[in-house]
Amino acid sequence: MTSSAEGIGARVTRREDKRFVTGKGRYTDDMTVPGMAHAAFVRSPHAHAKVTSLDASAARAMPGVEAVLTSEELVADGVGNLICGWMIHSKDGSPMKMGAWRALEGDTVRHVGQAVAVVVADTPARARDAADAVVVEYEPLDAVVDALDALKPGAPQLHPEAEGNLIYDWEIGDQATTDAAFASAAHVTRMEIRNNRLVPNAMEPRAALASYDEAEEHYTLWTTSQNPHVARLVLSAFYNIAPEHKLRVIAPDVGGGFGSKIFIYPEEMVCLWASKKTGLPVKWAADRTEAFLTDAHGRDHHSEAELALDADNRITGFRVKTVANLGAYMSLFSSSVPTYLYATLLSGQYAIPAIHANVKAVYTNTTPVDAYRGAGRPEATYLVERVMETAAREVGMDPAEFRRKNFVRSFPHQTPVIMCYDAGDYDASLDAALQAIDYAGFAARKAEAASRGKLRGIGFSCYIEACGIAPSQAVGSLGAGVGLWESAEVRVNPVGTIEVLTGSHSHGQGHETTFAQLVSDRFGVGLDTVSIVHGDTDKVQFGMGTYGSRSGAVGMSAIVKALDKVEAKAKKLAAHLMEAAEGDITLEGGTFKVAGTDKELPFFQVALAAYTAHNMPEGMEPGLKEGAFYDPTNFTFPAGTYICEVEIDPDTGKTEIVDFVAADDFGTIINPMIVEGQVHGGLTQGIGQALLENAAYDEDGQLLSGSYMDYCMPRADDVPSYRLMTTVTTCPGNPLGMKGCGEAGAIGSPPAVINAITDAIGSNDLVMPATPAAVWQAIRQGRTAEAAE
Ligand code: MCN
Repeated sequence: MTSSAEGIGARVTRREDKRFVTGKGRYTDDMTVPGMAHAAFVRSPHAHAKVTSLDASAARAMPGVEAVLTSEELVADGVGNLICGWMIHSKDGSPMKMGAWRALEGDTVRHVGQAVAVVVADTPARARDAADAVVVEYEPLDAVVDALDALKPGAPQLHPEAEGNLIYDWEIGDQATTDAAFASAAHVTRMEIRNNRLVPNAMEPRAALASYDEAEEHYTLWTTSQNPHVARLVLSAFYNIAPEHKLRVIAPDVGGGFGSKIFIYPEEMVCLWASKKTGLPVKWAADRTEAFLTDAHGRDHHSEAELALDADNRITGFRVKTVANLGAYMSLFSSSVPTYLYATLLSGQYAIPAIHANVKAVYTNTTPVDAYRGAGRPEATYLVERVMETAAREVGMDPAEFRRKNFVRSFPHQTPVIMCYDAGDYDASLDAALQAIDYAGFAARKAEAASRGKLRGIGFSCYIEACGIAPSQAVGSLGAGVGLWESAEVRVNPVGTIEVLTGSHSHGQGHETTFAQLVSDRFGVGLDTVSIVHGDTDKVQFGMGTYGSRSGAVGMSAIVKALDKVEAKAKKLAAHLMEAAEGDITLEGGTFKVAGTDKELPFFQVALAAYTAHNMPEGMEPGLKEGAFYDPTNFTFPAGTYICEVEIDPDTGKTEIVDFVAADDFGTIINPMIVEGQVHGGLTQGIGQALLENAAYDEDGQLLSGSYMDYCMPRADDVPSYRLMTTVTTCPGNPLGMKGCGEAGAIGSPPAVINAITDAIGSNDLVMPATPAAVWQAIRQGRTAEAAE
């Protein structure tokens, strides 16, 4: 294959899939270390309770049991509490109220599934049996699961640090100008909007294998992490497990994360601590029930939204109040999700002169909530696009034209909520989607569906999102505890093969392919000469990992910087070797050439010359290896239009998505096939949220949908054959002009689906998930309301 067939823009099949689809992937649970023991956790069956006693004597006497470790020993050994790494200040200037979160709790448990002790035994089954034999007595306390209830006077209190369960009461935007816009509005659209709680469901549940080497006083942790360096940093700096240079974190093949594997959880910490305590390597792999109960959940907002319009149907103001349920503890980045990742996107694709948002974050007796694919942007998009559709209906405008009328058209565009959009063409994606769906033909399709007794509806979502969170200085000023740059090292070996060490981590996104395509494109070398190394703190320089659809825009930009340095040095050397001026050297198709002559040297010969170092320019160091750190100057802003068409059976409430068109702008695209795969996955997750998925708790805090029997993940026959297209405005902020694609589908799709269903049934009173029962009820309620009028 020539390099052009493998470079930027080529539909190269994913190189990593050979091992994944042949069962040759190496996941954490595949790792073994001689003498390895297994951990099983003793977990609270109560959502809120005092631990009154713990008796491990029977468990300790069981065959194969090495140890039963409790909170008391954890605290005595000085293991730190889990922390939230993004400081949010309330509008009165006070810092967020963080309750203490121990990896093993010995006093008060605050959600079902919270770990109170761990058993280490020679087999997983013996560890599980012994965990079941630990006798824990609890004094149950009243629990609260809904965030609005948790704020009510007299609600059960979770943490002494957070009076009234309020973590922060934060605001953004200008309240006075927003209120003024409402005072003079010609029309105001008001809505209450609920964003349902989701459980992330990566194919591979979380796992850890920790091994302590007493002679070296060194730990190794294999774990299912999206960001092994951040894990090492947090485990060292805050949890007091080991100094950074004495802890190696390896995230080998990881079977999906969708955000849930960004965070450090109690179990990984406990395995590390237990490996030193017992002198044995300790492995833990979550079963699916543990995943449901302990992986950070997503979304869970209650909001009130008001949109002000002038007499010409232009938006003049947007006012939002949101209550965000953060669960029982503040997970690692949870505080940033309903604030800087949510409210900063409330301007959508629209020129809105005044916005004010107030967000209250609340503790409840539920699993902690943190970033899940989209993290804040799906909540913002759902709110904005439901309100836009509703406002268009209220003022009697076509929903597409209402949006178009209010689009941002000149860039850069400073919104009233921090974000400065750098580039975009929202008309282009709307036009592409309208044409693809044949909007003009919708009325005829609706009539034809009606003749078959079906309700047909169409719904829009013109989403915008922000990824590649940056720059570090700016996010630092907003409370982030870390920088959000990325690193790369490009090692050209003496024979001309190339290893790229990246601080990003791939857990399904195809980096081993797309990152190599970049190198192939740049140097004109075959993909098979390039390998991508990631996920091991001992191999790779410090890096920030993968989340926020940043690996293309930020991670690949760091690689570009390192490639620039390699190319500059190699050209200098090639010029020296060919006795030519450096400015005359070009690199084409894997060969250095001297312009205007027939002199040339293949890439590998220059690489070899750099390592033999027999004939180098004066002062040049041997070798061909360069590193770079890249800190973006701004977020990137992927945007697009999704249009969903549904048919509903009014007798059953069952929704069928009959067509779904997605027109996205991801800037420069490295691999269209991988991008399409990312969009397919994202759309399916978004449709899952809209139609099927819900983490439902009963009033005592028991997770009712805690297994695949009750939590409905979308399957192939729940989704249509998507029709995807892209329009391109390149991102001016990074060298490749890329915008992220990994979350867009999940961000943009839920409102398109719900807007289509509410259009079909003629009733706007519908919450996600729009199950057949919910839709059937909404149809009935709509009819009852009509009859009463
Ligand atoms: N890409 C491209 N052209 C672009 C943008 C991206 O070819 N203009 C390619 C990239 O090179 C990369 C892939 O598309 O191979 C995704 O890139 P990007 O949008 O930068 O996202 P990340 O690689 O940073 O992945 C993170 C993103 C997030 S935040 C979640 S959540 C998510 C997602 O990716 N989790 C996933 N997709 C996932 N896919 C799988 N299979 N598993 C997960 O856990």
